[in-house]
Amino acid sequence: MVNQVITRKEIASNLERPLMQYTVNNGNGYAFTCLNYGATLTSIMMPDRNGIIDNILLGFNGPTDFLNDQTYFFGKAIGRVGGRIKGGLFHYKNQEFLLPRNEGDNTLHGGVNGFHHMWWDVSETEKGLTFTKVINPEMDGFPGKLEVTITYRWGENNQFHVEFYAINKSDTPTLFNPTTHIYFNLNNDKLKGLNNHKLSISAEQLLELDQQQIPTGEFINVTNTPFDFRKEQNLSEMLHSLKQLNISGYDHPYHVTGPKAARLSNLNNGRIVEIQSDRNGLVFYSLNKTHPHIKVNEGNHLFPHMAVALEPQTLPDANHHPDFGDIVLPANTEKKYEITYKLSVI
Ligand code: FUC
Repeated sequence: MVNQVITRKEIASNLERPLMQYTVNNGNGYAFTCLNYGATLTSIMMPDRNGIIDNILLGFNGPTDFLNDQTYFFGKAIGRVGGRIKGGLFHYKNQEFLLPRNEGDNTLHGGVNGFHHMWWDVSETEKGLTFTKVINPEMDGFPGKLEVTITYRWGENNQFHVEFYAINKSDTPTLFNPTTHIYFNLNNDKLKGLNNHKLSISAEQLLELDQQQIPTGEFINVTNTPFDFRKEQNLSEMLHSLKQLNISGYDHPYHVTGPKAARLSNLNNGRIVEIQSDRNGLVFYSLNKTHPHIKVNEGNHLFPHMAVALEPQTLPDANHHPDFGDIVLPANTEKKYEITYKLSVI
């Protein structure tokens, strides 16, 4: 059994709701911290090979900086739909629904009022923390009344579980393809960026994207490209070979096969994160563009490739490509997804 200890504190009281911070320690040197705003994961603490316990996530310097971010989505829960939806449109049978457009004509990460921008009700359970919200179309611009539950909890052997559940409590269809937008940097010194990191992704293909980063419907084979992570690769070297092709970094949806989506490890300190999910996609984003003066973690300045986001999800824009998977939640139906992060040290 996991001997978890939950602590809570109020971070700010002058907002629409008290900003609460919860820490769930599994009694084994591992702990996650999150906020009731955006169901944001602000840290995951774990030991390294030398017993040094540190945060493996990158995020804003202060908890209140997480409010109102629409650019980096550090640690945020993303929904109703992660990634981009072409033209901000959803067609179902003979109906057309206009979704919230927040990147040109397209919808990104659930629109400006997505999960990342919502206040959630939090309950502490024997298992961990549960975030709940009843979302009406007026709140986020998506059709259908959606009741959502997100659970963050520790399992056996330092496995961190993220569970998404939603039920469409209306007569209107909606879409549901949530994910988490945590960024990993397994170094104790975050200024080392992605140095010392190795990554593997269980994917033979990735999606071809157009100029607006919308999938064209074509799949690209990774063989003989700098997108091949079937065997684990040194991340700094791979980023370097990508730059030779004038590509600034990774921001690509991989088509994953099998439950083990990816594995990130640190050569220096032995930390390993293995990501398992029940979805067929993983967006690999290497934090390519950053604004100056953003302060992260212990006050360091943010710089490009300081961390990686590995976002398990059904392949983006699935509602326009039947072979990408089914993210439609018809009237009065429910759906459940799970992501597991297996944390270990060698
Ligand atoms: C990823 C990317 C986007 C965006 C966001 C912060 O999901 O696909 O380009 O920048 O993260």
